[in-house]
Amino acid sequence: MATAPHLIAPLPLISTEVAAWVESVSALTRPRAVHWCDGSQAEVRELTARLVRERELHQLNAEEFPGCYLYRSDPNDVARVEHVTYVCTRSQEDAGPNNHWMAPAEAHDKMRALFSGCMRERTLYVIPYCMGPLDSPYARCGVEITDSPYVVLNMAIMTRSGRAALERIAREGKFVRGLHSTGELDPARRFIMHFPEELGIESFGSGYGGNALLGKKCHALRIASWQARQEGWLAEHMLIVGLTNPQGETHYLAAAFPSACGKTNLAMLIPPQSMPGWKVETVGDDIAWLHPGPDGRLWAVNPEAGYFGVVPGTNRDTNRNAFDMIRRDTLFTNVALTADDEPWWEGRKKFTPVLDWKGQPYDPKNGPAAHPNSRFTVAARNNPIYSPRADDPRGVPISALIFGGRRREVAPLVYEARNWQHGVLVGASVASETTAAAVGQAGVVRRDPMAMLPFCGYNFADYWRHWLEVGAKLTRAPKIYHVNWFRRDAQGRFLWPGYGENLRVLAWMLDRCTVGAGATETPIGSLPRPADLNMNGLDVTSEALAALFSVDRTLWRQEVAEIGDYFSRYGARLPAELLQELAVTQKLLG
Ligand code: OXD
Ligand code: MN
Repeated sequence: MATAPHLIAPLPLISTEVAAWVESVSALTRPRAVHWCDGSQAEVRELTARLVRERELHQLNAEEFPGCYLYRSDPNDVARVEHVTYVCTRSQEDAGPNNHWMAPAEAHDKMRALFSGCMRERTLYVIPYCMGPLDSPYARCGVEITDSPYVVLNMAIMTRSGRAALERIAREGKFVRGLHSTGELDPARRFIMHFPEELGIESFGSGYGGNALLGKKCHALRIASWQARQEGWLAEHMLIVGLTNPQGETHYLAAAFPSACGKTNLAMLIPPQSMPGWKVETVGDDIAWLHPGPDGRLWAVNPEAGYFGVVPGTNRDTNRNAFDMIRRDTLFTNVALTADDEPWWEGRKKFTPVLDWKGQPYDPKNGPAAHPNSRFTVAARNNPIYSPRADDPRGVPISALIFGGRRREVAPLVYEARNWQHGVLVGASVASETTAAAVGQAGVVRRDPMAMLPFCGYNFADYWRHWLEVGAKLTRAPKIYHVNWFRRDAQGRFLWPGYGENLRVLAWMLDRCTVGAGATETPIGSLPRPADLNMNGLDVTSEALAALFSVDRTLWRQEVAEIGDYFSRYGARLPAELLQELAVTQKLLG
C-alpha cells in the first residue's frame, strides 16, 4: 500500500505532538514510507490483498469461511514473553516485586539501539486508536507506530482506530505512545518495555498479539492500571457479561481469570436447555475498565472492539456462539489447515488436518496440529450475542465481581467473600495453573493476583491499596466471588461440566445480590449448599458435588500459610487490611 496523500489526515486533525513524535521515530527507524492509517474498510481490504499476494496471509476456504485468513507466525514467536517484559519506573519499588524492572534511561538506551534503522526497507504505519467507545469519558487514546502490517490488521479489529481516534487525540492532546517493530524476531533481541510515568511503550522483536498489539495488554492493562490509580478507577483483566433472568431483569458481572482459562467462553455462554428464559449478552471478553459512578455503583466499559481468543477447544458443544462467530471475517493465527483449506484445531470435530500450524505436513508425532495458543481475531460485532450496551459511553453497572483460577484442588466451585475488604484478599490470593498463553512451562500453580500478575503496571501492594480505596468510595459495591471450574478427581477427571452449566453458579450469585439466595457460612466465605443452586437437569454425581462444595480445613490452613508467605514479599507496603483478613480466615479455620 503506497503512502497515498488522501490517507494522510488533514493537518488540523493531527495534534502537533503526534506529528512531532512520528517525525522523530522516522528519523530513528528510517522507514521507506510512512502510512497514516485511516481505519477504513478500504484500507483493510487493500492491505489484506497485498499480504495475500505476498504470501504473508493465506485466504481460507471462501465458501465455508468467507473473509477469513490464516497467518503463521515465526515458530519462536507464539506467546507473550513475561521474562522480557519490563516496567521502567524511576523507582524500582514502584514497579514492585511483581514486575521485571529496568531504569528508564537504561531501557531507553537499549531500545534506541534496537530501533535505530530497524525499518529500512519497511513501511512505518501510524495507528491512532481509542480504547473504549469514542464518545465515552472513560475511553483513553493512544498511537501505535509499527512496521508490521499484521499488527495493523489486528489493531483495526481490536480497537476503534483511525481518523475518529486521531480527532479525539487532537482535541485532548494526551495519548499513549506505543512504538513497535518486529525487528528480526530474534528472541535474544526481544523486549517489551513500559514507561508508565511517560505513558510510553516500546516493544521490539515480536509480532505476537500480546507483545505487539500495543493497545491490548501493554496499554489497556499495564499503562492503564497506572493511569487508573492516579485517576481513581481500575483497569482489570476481566470479561463483562450481561445476564437477563426469566423475570426480565438484567445484571452485569465482571470476572477475572488468568489467560486461557475460559473468559471468552463465559462471556459468550449459552444457557443449558434446563434453564429456559435466561439470556446472556457479551460486553467484553478480556479487559474491563471499572469506575465508581455518581450513584455509588461500579460501572464498567470494555476498552476493546474485538476478541483475540484462544482457538483450540472451540466447537459447537463448548461455545457455539464463538464457533459461529469465527466462520466469517476472522483472522486466524497458527491454526492447522485441512485439505479443503479450512482452518483446523484440536477440538474441531469435523475433518482432519493436512498441514500443521507451521505449514508442515501434519504428523501427530510432532505435537498438536494447531498451536495450543493459536488465536482468532474477530470484531466484537460479529458476536451473535454482542450486547448493545457494549457501546454505551457510560458503560454498565456491575452487580458482582468474580475471581477465579485453574486449580485441581483446594478451591471449591464457588464462594462469596464476606465483604469488599475480604474480596480484595480473595482476589489478591488467586492461584492458577500456567497455560500456553505465555512462554514457559504450562500447568505449574502460581499466585496470579486478580489474574493481573503479567499485567499490573505497578507494585501489587499499591494496587491492593488502590482496590481498597476504590471500594471505600462505593455505597453500592458489588459482591465479590471466587470460582474454580477446574476441580478434578483423583483420576484427573473434571468434577464440574463447565461451559453453559456455569450459568447455574452465576444465577446463584445474582440471587444472592438481589433476593438473598441461601448459603452456608464457612471460614473462607459463604458457599451455596447443593440445594441453593438450580440443579434441574444437571448430570453430576453426588460425590462430585460433595467435593465441589467442600472446604478441606487442612488444605486451607496450608493455603493461608502460603498466601502469608507470598504477601511477605511485599514488605511494609502491603496493606495491613489484607493481613487482618487473612488472620480472620486463619482463626475461623481453627
Ligand atoms: C490474552 C492473554 O491474549 O491474556 O488475552 O494472554
Ligand atoms: Mn487476556
